[in-house]
Order: sequence, then structure tokens, then C-alpha cells
Amino acid sequence: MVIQVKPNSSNSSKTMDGSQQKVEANILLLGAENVGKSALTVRFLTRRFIGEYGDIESIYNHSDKIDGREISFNIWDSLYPQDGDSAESVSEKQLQWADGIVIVYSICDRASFEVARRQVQLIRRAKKASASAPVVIVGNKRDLQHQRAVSGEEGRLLALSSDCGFFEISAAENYHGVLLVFHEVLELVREARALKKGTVGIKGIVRSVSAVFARRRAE
Ligand SMILES: Nc1nc2c(ncn2[C@@H]2O[C@H](COP(=O)(O)OP(=O)(O)O)[C@@H](O)[C@H]2O)c(=O)[nH]1
Ligand SMILES: [Mg+2]
Repeated sequence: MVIQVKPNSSNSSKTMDGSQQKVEANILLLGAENVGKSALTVRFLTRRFIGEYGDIESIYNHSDKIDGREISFNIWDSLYPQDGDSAESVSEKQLQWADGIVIVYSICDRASFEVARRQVQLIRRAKKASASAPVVIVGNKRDLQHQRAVSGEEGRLLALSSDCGFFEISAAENYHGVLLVFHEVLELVREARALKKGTVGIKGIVRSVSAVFARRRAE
């Protein structure tokens, strides 16, 4: 169940006294079922891994302070549609809502990697109609090395070829990797906004161009 869908916002201006206003970012989690979208969300919100999450779709709000600035995350933990129509797996409503997108697959589930590939393609194709949100691809369940079905190289290559960020993480074992994912997507959202506004400095431009060649891997 989705609680509420507000249009995306981009309030990052300064207040009268010169202090920084709160930044709000709508982050959409996509990916096949059972890959750990809810585990990632709950890990980020509570730092905990609780094991079973059920089939709940919801938008959560989470406030955080990053580099001294108040950040308000709205996180849409989506459900992959069960009707088997992959063309419907990313809706127009979701794309309009999202400032940034995290696409999750499981490194031990090849089919989920193919879902991630299709979803990236859908988003990149939709780009022509409306400005596309930055995307970070996440290979989850890195703790299950013995069941690995998708190599790190394949994940990285998909990200490189589609201009996305990339991480391999384990939501089960590690909070740090999850944190890196959300911080990276926020950074990309802020860069995209600055580019749109034309207020990006040379540093930001260089970073935007080279970002995809210098993706860090989560520990
Ligand atoms: N081993 C392992 N299991 C995980 C990890 N992340 C999620 N899971 C498990 O995978 C199953 C599906 O997770 P869930 O978050 O519900 O997936 P969703 O359908 O994509 O939201 C659950 O049983 C989780 O406990 C992980 O990093 N490692
Ligand atoms: Mg879920």
C-alpha cells in the first residue's frame, strides 16, 4: 500500500539569514521481488536487519544530517508487479515522483539481474520524455558468495554502460554499505539539481562526467 505520492520537489535554497534550508529527496527503490529492497530500506531507517519484511509497499520519511545539512529522504519501497508484464514494472507515476532511483538485484539470482537491466533500459528510454532521475544499481546479498550467480564485473559493466552508480552490498551483514548507497544517490540528486539550475561549479561538472568511471565499491 502506498501512503502518499507527492510530486518531486527541489528545495535547496538559502533562507533569509543565509542558513541552508532542508533538502528533500524522493528516492525510489526498484528491482525484482525478494532481492532485499525492504531490507535495504529498513536497514537505512533503523540500522537493523530483521529478516522478514512481508509484501508491503510504502513510502517512508527519514531525516538525516549529512555534512551539517538537514536532509529529508522520502523512500518509496516498491513492490515488483506480479502480473508478469515487465513493461509495467516502472510506472510513469514512479518516474515523475522520483528524484533518484536505486535498482536492486540479488547477486545470487540471475533473473533479478535481468529485471534490473530491463528497468534501467525503461528508465533511460523514458528520459526522452522527461528529465531522468539519477540511478544507482545495487547488487545485494553479497554475504552469499557461495551462491553467487552474477559477477561483480557484470554489475559494474551494466552501470557503466547505462551511466549509473554501482555498489555491491549485504543489507543483512552491513549498515555501512547501505548508508553509502543512499548518500551516493543523494549526491547524484544534488548534482543533477545543480546542473539543471546552472549553479554547478567546475568541480561538480568534472565529478558528474567522471562519476561513472570512479564508482566506489561498498566494503
Ligand atoms: N543473506 C541475505 N539475505 C537477505 C539480504 N537482504 C535481504 N535478504 C533476505 O531476502 C529476503 C527478501 O528480502 P526483502 O527485503 O523482503 O526483499 P524485497 O522483496 O525486494 O523487498 C528476506 O528473507 C531477507 O531476509 C542480504 O543482504 N543477505
Ligand atoms: Mg519488499
